[in-house]
Amino acid sequence: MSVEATKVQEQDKHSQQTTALTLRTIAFSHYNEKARWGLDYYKVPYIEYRSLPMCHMISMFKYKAKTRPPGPGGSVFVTPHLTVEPINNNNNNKDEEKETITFNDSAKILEFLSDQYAAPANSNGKSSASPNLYSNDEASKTKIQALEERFNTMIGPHVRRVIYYEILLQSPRSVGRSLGKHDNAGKLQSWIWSLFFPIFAWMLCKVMHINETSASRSRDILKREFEHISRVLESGPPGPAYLVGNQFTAADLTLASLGGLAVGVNEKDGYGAWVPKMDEVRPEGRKFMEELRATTAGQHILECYKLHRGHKAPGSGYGFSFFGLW
Ligand SMILES: N[C@@H](CCC(=O)N[C@@H](CS)C(=O)NCC(=O)O)C(=O)O
Repeated sequence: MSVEATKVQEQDKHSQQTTALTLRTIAFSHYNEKARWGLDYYKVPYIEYRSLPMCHMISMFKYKAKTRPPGPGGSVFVTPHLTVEPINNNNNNKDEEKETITFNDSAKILEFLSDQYAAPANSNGKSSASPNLYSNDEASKTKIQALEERFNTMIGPHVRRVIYYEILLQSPRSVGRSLGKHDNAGKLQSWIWSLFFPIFAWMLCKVMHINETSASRSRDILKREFEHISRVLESGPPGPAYLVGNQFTAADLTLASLGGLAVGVNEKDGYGAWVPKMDEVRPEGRKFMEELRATTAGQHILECYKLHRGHKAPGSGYGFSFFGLW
């Protein structure tokens, strides 16, 4: 168990109430979907403050990292960002002053949630909590984390590039502008996104090197990755196919959340923000998504959404700042 998780649990033992969790996101982003899925999987109530790209720099200014996080993509304003704030400790013991802890990486958030909220290792299925997403077995944990790392670097950035290419460059009017609507952020952000959309779309493509050549390369990488994952799933033991062992783990969750947009997953499947439906994408883009969707890996993603995506815990909701407009 991580040091942070131990700290929070110890504080919780002494208080009636537990902790207040706040997730700051770029609503439609798949790395943010990964963190949201973790929270929903463990039925942890949380408040989500949603942003749109570029506007997120204003939202995240107060929460920015000291240095740029390692790994692909991500500036000091990176999302998802989780704040865990212990609340309501009534026992006036100054020695047990509580600390707020923060995470600004989806893998760290998932590991923290699993440490903190999973059913205990010895519960033998008697606990109502969801199981440990990293397994209680060290060898399996290593495999899960290796796959998670691979998907974070080989699926996440390439799905982002291919999807942004489709919506910002190929269907900017019909889809790109819509990303700011459908409750993906507060009214003021929505208005700014719509007004400055051509400039924002140009800047995003520039910063993330999104163009025909890079999108085509990302499509090839995704095809290869999906073929590889399909082989892993097909070669597993009989029974329900999961990536490690015979249960849903952080490896499946990471693949499904980061790969979901590439196979046309949307809000109806449980995605936690508005994203365009597959039939809103131009025919060439849709054909690629359908190809991935038809693979064993693509079908596994849909199955994970169906069986494990879960809903927000009661007490969850959305937060807005600046008079409810941001
Ligand atoms: N490795 C990070 C990557 C997160 C990431 O790339 N976040 C993007 C959204 S898809 C973001 O917030 N970009 C805006 C920025 O970094 O300023 C994670 O797993 O959390």
